[in-house]
Amino acid sequence: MTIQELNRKFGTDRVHFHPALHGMVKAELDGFGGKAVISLHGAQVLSFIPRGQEPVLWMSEKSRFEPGKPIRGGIPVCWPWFGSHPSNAALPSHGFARLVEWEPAAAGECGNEAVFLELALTPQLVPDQFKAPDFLLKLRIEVSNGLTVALTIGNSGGKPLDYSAALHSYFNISDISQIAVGGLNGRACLNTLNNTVHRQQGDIRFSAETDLLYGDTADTCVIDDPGFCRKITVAKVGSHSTVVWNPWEAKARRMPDFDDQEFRHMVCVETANAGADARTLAPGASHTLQVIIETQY
Ligand code: TA6
Repeated sequence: MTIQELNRKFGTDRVHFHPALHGMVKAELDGFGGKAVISLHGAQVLSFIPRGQEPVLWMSEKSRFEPGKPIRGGIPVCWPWFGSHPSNAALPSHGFARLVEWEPAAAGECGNEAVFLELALTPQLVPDQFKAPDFLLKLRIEVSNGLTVALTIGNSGGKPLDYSAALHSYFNISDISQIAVGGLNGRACLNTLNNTVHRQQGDIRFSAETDLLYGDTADTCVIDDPGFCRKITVAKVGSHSTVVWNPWEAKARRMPDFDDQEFRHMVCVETANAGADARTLAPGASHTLQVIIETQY
C-alpha cells in the first residue's frame, strides 16, 4: 500500500504514516502523554518520548535502516528464536521477525486516553529461506503516559510450535557507570559471557560487558538514572525471563551499527521468553508477551 492508502485506511488524527529511509514506512503515534515512532520494518518501536521528557528509548546514530537488516535500538522483536538459532548458526541472531516488513492491522484511540497501532506478520511475508512455521504474529503498541508493547504469537498450524522470543528494549540513559537496575534481587542468573550461574545480590551495576539471563522472574525492573533524575519502570506480562545487556567498549567497537562510545548511554532490559522460559504452543493456541514502560521523576 502507498503512504496515502495507509493513511486513508488506518490513519487518524493521532496516527500518521510517513515514508522512511530506503523505501521503508514509519508510523507516528501522537498520544496524549507522549509520542512514539514505529517502523513497519520489523514492527520496531524506534522512539518513545513522553511529553516534556528525555527520550526513553535509545537508537544508535549508526543504526542501519535497510531491508533485511536489523535496526540497532528501540524495541527489536526477537522471534521465533532469541539469540543464535538453536541448530543453524548460519541463520541471523534473534530470528526473522525484526528483518521483514509487517502490515498494519488496526489503529486508533482506546480507553485510557491511549493511541494504538496493531501490526501483523504472517508466513506469506517471510522469505522462504527462513522456512517459517505456521504462525500469526500481532504486535500492539499503545501510547498513553507510558508505552505498552504486546506481542501475540498464534499457532495457526496443526502441530506444536516451539519458539523463544524477546521484546529487546534499548533504554536511553545518562551514563552507564551511574545507573542501577533493580528488581531482580535474589533471582538466579546465567552470565552468558562465561556460562556461570549466580544469584543476584541487590541492584545490577555496570563496569564491563554485561550479558545476563535471569530465569523464573515476572518482576518489574527499575532503571534508576540519577543523571536524568528519573527512574524507568519495565513491567511485564507473559514473561518469566529477563535479559540485561550492555556491550561495553570492546564489543561496541566490533559492531558496525554501534558507535564506539555509545555503550555509555544505553542499557537493554529485555522482556523475554528465553532459556528455560522458551515456549511451545499447541495447535490453535496463542501467547502474549507484553512490556509496560513508564517513567518516574
Ligand atoms: O541482549 C542479549 C543479546 O543476545 C546479546 O548477547 C547481544 O548479542 C544482543 O542481544 C544484541 O544482539 P544483535 O543480534 O541485535 O546484535
